[in-house]
Amino acid sequence: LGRRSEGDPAPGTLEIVAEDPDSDARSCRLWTGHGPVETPCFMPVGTYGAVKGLLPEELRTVGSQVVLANAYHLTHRPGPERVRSLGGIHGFMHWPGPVLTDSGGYQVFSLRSLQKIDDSGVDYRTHFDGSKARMTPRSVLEAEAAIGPDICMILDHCPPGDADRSAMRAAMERTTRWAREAARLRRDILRPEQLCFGIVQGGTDLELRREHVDALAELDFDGYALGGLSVGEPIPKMHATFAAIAPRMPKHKPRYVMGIGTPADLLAAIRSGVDMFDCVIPSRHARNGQILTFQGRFNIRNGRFRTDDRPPDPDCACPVCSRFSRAYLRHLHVHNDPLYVRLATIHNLYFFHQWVAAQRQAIRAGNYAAVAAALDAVLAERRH
Ligand code: PRF
Ligand code: ZN
Repeated sequence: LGRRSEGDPAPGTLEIVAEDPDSDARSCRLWTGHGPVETPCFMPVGTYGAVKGLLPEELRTVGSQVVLANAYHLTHRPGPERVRSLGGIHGFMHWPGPVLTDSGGYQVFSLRSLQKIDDSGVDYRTHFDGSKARMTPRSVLEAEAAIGPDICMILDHCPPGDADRSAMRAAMERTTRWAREAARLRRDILRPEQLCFGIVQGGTDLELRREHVDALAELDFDGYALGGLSVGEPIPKMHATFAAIAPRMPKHKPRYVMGIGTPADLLAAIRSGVDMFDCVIPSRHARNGQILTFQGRFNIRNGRFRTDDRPPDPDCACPVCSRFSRAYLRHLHVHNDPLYVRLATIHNLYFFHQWVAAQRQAIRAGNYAAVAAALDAVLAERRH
C-alpha cells in the first residue's frame, strides 16, 4: 500500500476497468502519488488527519483506500508549514495510502463564519477563536502544497440548498472564476504528482449544473466533483442531479460527490457513474450509538440489546462482529468507555466499504443490475 512502483501509470491516470451496460455505473482504477484507488470508493473523513479513534492499520482492515482531511482545519491547527515539517500529511498521520484534502470552501460558507466575499476570495471568521482570516484560490493551493495530499480540492462557493436561482448562478460563476485562477496557478504551486480537482456547483438546477460542468471541463482538472449537494434540498432532487449530471462529467476523469451520503445515496450515485464519495455518516453515527447493518439501522442504547448476544450484524465479517455482542457494545456505550466508539466506528466503516465494494465487484463481474436490485431490496425492507 502507498508505494509507487517502477512502471506504475502516472498519477492522475484513470483506467476504466468495467462499465455496466444497463446503467451509467462504472468501475475504475485511479493512480495517485501513493498508489492506485479502486472505484467506486468511499473515503472516511479524517478532518484533522485522523479518522476519530482509529489507527492507520485499522483503517486498512475496514477497507479504506483514501482518507479525506480538510485543508481549512489543518491550516488553522496545526498549520500547513507545521504539517510539512512533520513529514507532510502522510508522515504526520502515518498513513501510507492516498489522502485527499477538501479546500474548506464548504466550511467558510456556513452562515456563522462568512464575512465578505468577492471575486478574489472570501473573508471569514475561524470557528476556532473567531479571528479573521482570508481564503483565496491561491492560499488554498499553497496550504495544500505544504500539507501534501495526493488529491487537492480547489476553492469553491457552496451556497445553501434553498438559495434562489440568481444566488445559485452567482455562486456558480464565482466558482468558475476561482477555478480559472486555480487552474492557472496549480502547476507553479502544487507538486507534479499532486492531483487537482474542480468542483461543480449549481444546486439542483440542471441547466446551471450543465453549464458549470462544461465551463470547468475546459480547465482540464485531474478530476471533477459535484459540490453543493446534501445541503438541505429534497433527496429525490439530489438523486435526479446525480443521474442527469454525472454522465455528463468528463468520462476519462474521476467523478466525486462531496459529503454524500446514506447507503441509498451511494447506490443512486454509483448507478449514475460517480466514482468517489466521502461522508461523516458512518463515523458520526457510530459515536451517536447508531449501528448500520445490512438489516437496517439501530441504536445500541436501546434496552432490548441488554441481553442480545448476537453480533451487531450477523452478516458482517468485520473484526467487531466476529468477536463482540450487541450486549457488550451497549454495555460499553452506557458506561462511556472509549472502546465503544472504536468498535462502532470500525463496524460502521466496514459496512460502508462493503456496501460500495459489493457494487464495485458486481460492476467488474458484469452482474451489477442484479446486485443493485438486491441492495434496493435491502433498503426497501428496512429503513437506513
Ligand atoms: N464544496 C466543498 N466541500 C464540500 C461541499 C462543497 O460543496 C459539500 C457539499 N455537500 C461537502 N463538502 N469544497
Ligand atoms: Zn461488523
